[in-house]
Amino acid sequence: MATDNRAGDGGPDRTAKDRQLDAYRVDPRDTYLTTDQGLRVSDTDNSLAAGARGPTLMEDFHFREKITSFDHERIPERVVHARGAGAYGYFQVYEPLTEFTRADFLRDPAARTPVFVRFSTVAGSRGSADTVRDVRGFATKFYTGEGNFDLVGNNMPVFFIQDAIKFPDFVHAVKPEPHNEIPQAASAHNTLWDFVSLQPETMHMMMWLMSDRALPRSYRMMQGFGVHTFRFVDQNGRGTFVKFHWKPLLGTHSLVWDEAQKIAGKDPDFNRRDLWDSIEAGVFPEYELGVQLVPEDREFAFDFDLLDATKIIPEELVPVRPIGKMVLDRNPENFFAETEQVAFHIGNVVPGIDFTNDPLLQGRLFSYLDTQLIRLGGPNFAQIPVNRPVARVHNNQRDGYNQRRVHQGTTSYAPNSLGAGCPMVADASHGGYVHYQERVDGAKIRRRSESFGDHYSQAELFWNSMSDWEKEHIVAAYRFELGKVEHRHIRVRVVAHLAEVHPDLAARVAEGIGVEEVEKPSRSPHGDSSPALSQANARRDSVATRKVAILVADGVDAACVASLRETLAGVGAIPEVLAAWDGKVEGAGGETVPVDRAMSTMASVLYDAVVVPDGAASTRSLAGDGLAVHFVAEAYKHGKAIGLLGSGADLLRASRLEAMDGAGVVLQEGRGAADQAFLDAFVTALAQHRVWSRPTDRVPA
Ligand code: HDD
Repeated sequence: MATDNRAGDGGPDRTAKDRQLDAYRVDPRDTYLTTDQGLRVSDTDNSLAAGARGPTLMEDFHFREKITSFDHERIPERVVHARGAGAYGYFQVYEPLTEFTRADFLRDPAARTPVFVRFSTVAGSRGSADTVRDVRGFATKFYTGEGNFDLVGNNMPVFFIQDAIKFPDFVHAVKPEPHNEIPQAASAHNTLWDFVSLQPETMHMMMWLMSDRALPRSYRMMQGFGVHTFRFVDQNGRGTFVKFHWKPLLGTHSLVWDEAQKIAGKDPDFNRRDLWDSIEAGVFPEYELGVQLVPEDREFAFDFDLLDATKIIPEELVPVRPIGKMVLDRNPENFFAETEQVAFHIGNVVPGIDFTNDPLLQGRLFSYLDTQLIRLGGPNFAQIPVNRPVARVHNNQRDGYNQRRVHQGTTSYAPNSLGAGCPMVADASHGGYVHYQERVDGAKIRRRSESFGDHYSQAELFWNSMSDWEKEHIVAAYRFELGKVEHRHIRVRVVAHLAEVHPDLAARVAEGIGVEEVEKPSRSPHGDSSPALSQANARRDSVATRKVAILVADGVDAACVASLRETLAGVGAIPEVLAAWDGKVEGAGGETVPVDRAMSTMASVLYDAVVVPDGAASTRSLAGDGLAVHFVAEAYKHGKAIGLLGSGADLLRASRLEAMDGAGVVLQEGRGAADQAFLDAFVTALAQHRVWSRPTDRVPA
C-alpha cells in the first residue's frame, strides 16, 4: 500500500475490478475504501476464512469492524415525533423589534439568521407513513450570534393537556396499545379515546386533531405555532407576552381523509418527498413569522388564562403581526447526521426571549435535555454539527462520551486565577442572559388554577368558525375514530363532551356511531366565532408546485399535450404525463409523445389535478383502462380540478361522473391544443386547491 496512486489510472495496488468500477466513481483516484483506522481494504466482499469452504477467522479485523459498526447503527428513536424531515434555510426580520425584545436576531433586517427546521408527525414510529391523522411538529433552530434559539412548535396552536405531568399518560394512550402494538400511527383506538373521554381539557385540541389541520397537503402548506405564551424582554428588562405563529406563503391546505389513507400506502413518504423535491427544484418553502403581543398589564384581560396551553388568543382580539420571513433553501446531506441527530430544546433561548409559568412549558424545560442524553448518548450532543451554535462556546464542562473538543490549559473551574479568570461571565450589557425578574410567591401545592377550568368555550369557538365543509370533515373524523373504539361506554362519554362543545356536533357524531342518548349539556353555546381559524380563509390561491397528471395513450393529440405541459410549467405547476406504460406513446399524427411515468406506479391521490387531452383513439383506450377511469373518478371524489379537452370529455362518462356537479371540471369543446380560455379556467380551478361542493360520497372510487 506504499503507492499513493493519485496521478494515474493504473498502479500496483489497483485491481481489474477497481478499474471496472471507476466508471461509477466521482474521483477514482482518491476514494479507496479504508477501515476506521485509515487502512486501505483490499476485499470487502469475502470474509477471511480458513480455505474456500472453511470457517471465518477471528483475525478478520475488517469483517469485525464492519459488522460491529453495523450492529450499532441505530440510536433510540424519539419517544414522540420519531418520524420527521428537515431542511436548512434562513430567517430575516422585516424591521427592528427593539421596542419589545433585545434579541439580536430580531433587530437587524439586513441579517440572515441560519435555521434548521424539522417537521414531524407525533405518534408513529420512524418508519410510519407521513399522511396519518396526527399533529405535525414544526421545530426551528435559529443559529443566532447570541446562541441557538429553538422554537419547538406544532401545526396546531393548542395542546392536549395543561400540565406536563400528564404528558406520559397522554402519549401512552395515543401510542399503539402495549399488548399487541396496534395500531401504528393512529389515534383511532380504545386507549386514546378512553383517556380523552376522562380528561376534558383535551377537548379543544381534539377538535383540531379531528379537523383537516391533521392532514396537511404539504409541510410547505402548513401553519406553525409556538403554542405557549412566551415572553419578550426589552433592553430595560420590560416584559411583553408573546405567541409565535408561522404562516406558509403558499396558504394552508389539507388532504381529505380518504386520500390521506390511500397515500399512506401509495407513497408513505409523501410529505417528506414533497419537501425534498421542492427544495431540489429551487422552489423554496417560505413562511412568515408573526407574533401576538400582549402587554404585561393585560395579563388578566381575557376570559381564559394566558398560561393555559389549551387556549388560543383569537386573532380578532390580538392581531398577528408579521415580523419576518423564513426561507428553506437547502436539503440536508445526510438524514441521520442531521435530521435524526438534531436536538431541539425549548430551553434554548437567547437574551430577549424568556418563559412564562405555563405548567406545560415548565415541564418541557426538563424533558428535552433529558431525552437528548439518552437519545444521543451523553452530554456532548451540542458538538454534533447540526446542533453546534454559530456563537462561540467556552465553558468548564468537560469529558463525557463523544467529547470532540481538545480542551487546553489546566483550569476547568471558576473562579480561577491560573487560567486568567477565563471564561468570564457576561452581564446584560455584554450579551449575558439575564432571567426575567418575575416575582413568585406562593404556597407549595398540587392544584390546577381555577382559571384553567373552562374546557369547552374555545372548542366551541373552533367549531363555530368552521365552514360547512370543514364541519362535515370534523363530524366524519369523529365518526371514523369513535367507530374504531370497541367500548360503547367510551363512545357515550365522548359524545357527552361533544354535547358540551356544541349540540349540533354531538348529534351529528352520535348518529354515525350508534349512540342514541345524548346527555343534556350543562352549558349553552356562546355562538362566537373566529374567522381566522378556518382554512377557508387561509388560502393563497397559488399553483406553485401543484402536481398535475396528464393521462395519455396512443393517438393523443401531441400539440394538446405540448401546450398543457408548457403552460402548466410556465405558471409553476408540475405537469407529468402518465400512460399505461413508461417511455412514450405515439401521437395522432405519428409524433413521439414522451411519458413521464406509468399509471400503475402512481395514483390520482399523488396529484392535485388531472387533465385528459384531446385524441379520439387515446380517449378510447383510456376509457377502457380501469386505472385511468378510476384515476379520474377518484380525483373528482377528492375535489380536484379536472380538465377535459375535446374527446377527453368522454372520460366523464366512463368514470360515471356525467350527471354529477360540474364545479371544478373544466371542458374545452374544440379539438387540438388547449386554448387560453381553457388554460385560464383550469389554472383558476387548480389554485382553489379543492372544490368542496361536490357530492363526493356518491362517487364509486
Ligand atoms: Fe414535545 C419532541 C413539540 C409538549 C417532550 N416536541 C417534540 C418535537 C416537537 C415537539 C415539534 C420534535 C422536535 C424534533 O423534531 O426533534 N411538544 C411539542 C409541543 C408541545 C410539546 C408544541 C406542547 C405545546 N413535549 C411536550 C411535553 C413534553 C414533551 C409536555 C414532556 C413533558 N417532546 C418531548 C420530548 C421530545 C419531544 C420527549 C421527544 C424527542 C425530543 O424531545 O427531542 O422531550
